[in-house]
Amino acid sequence: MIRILYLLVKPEGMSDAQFRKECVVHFEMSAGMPGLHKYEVRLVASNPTDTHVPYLDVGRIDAIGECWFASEAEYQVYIDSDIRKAWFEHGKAFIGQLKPFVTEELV
Ligand code: 3ML
Repeated sequence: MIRILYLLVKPEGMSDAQFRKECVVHFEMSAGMPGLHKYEVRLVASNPTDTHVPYLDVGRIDAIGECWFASEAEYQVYIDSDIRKAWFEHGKAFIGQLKPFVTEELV
């Protein structure tokens, strides 16, 4: 399984309520997306700093998303899809900054 995790930051000036609404719309738009096995988006609810190892400050993150793909071939189907292109257009309207992490299965 290919998994890509994303840190999402709201655009300057967008309210929390609007961002939350757009995240819901974005999730709904992901239903039936060609090549996409699963999409999840979660709001960051709190930022504990009392970690048992040195704290890493990465600035404000408003939500975390994750995309799952069954294979490279399915990922390519997703990339080539016009529905995916429309999804990214919506993303441009409510994601101010995005930090992707392609993660690798360990065990
Ligand atoms: C890639 C993505 C990360 C996310 O949360 O949604 C998708 C699509 C997009 O960026 O619009």
